[in-house]
Amino acid sequence: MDIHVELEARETAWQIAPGRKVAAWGYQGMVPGPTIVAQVGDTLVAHLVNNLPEPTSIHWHGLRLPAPMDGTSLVQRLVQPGDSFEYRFELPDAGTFWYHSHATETVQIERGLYGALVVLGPNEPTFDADRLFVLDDVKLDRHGNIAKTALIDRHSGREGKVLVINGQSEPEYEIAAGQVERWRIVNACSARYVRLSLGGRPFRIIGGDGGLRDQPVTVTETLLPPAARVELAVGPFDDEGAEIAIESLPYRRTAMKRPRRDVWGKLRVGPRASSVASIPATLATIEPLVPEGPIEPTRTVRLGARMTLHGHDWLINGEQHHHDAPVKVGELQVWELVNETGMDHPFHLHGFFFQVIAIDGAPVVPTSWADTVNIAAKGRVTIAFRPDDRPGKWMYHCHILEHHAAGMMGHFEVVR
Ligand SMILES: [Cu+2]
Repeated sequence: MDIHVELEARETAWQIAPGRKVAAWGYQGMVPGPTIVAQVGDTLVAHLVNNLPEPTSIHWHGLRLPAPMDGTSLVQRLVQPGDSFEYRFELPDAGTFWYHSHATETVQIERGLYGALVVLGPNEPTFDADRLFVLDDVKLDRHGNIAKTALIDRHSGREGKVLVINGQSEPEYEIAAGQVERWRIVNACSARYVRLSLGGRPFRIIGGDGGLRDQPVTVTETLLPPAARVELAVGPFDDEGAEIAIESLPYRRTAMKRPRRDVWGKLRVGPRASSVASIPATLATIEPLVPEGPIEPTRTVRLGARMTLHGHDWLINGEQHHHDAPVKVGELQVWELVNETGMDHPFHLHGFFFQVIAIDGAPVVPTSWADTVNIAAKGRVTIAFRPDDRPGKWMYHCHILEHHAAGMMGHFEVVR
């Protein structure tokens, strides 16, 4: 089935709280843009109309689509003001994805040009309710307008003090006692890491960037770096009337910022209701790409920095906007991602899911597919992927938007 979506990028008044409007940019006048829901195998036909004062494009984050549909300036001419472009591609995988501008991202995503895309598979677990939360932080100036990019942002990445879920600050939700909900969460922040907690209560992680994980795992917190997604089973709770904070715990991603706890919203436990939720013990089969044993990287990607007169440049293998070697369709890729800086970086690979197979050289068993992974300060993460037959130009980059803009990205070709 074809899913048709109109995405007009234009100026809009973003109501972030009752009586509080911010001049923003959104798709269809909304922040986030419309949530797109489709089934595996559907074809998405998205018609982007640019009514912004500057060029734009859309990147479909996490989707295994043909290279010409990826929305980067490597594969398409940016859509000029007054022009339009039709994205058309099949949706091969179930999961929680998002779409966002891939032009002047430090401005365009910050102003609101992002939205979520949910692709449903044939055998989804049963829940009492489904929710989608897109997290963002907004940096306002003293007049209440979205602040201009500051020099310090180029170094540490931009964080805003106004925390919003689905475009609203301090939202409140209710979950019936006894019920279990599926929460899909997208971190759309420019640079903020979200160490998510629900008032310390246990919840189950059921999926990541690329759909369901192998088995549910019970935790009391989970770290979402910028651009990452997670799927949770929340509940059941027994204490009717309780109020649970949807919060982020202190996380030190850089020595330059003081970690703190923040409250994003509130979850109230409502009157008891019966439950039909059923979560199987095995959710998906994740075949390891790399057999157990010594791991030989096929490529090393070094994330670095250099001081310049105008602040920091952010580098891959010693250069800004690194031109990396091609990879061949079908050939196993084992990339060691080495963070030489004193700050965490969320690494995002376009177009292909990977498995995390080692952290700091210690092998880990892959439990899910990812397109974004945090590389801790001075840390190393080894990933594996096998490029399927979608030749063309692709990129990888730090998803702290200011770091990407300041050079921490690489581009490479997938060749037959
Ligand atoms: Cu970075």
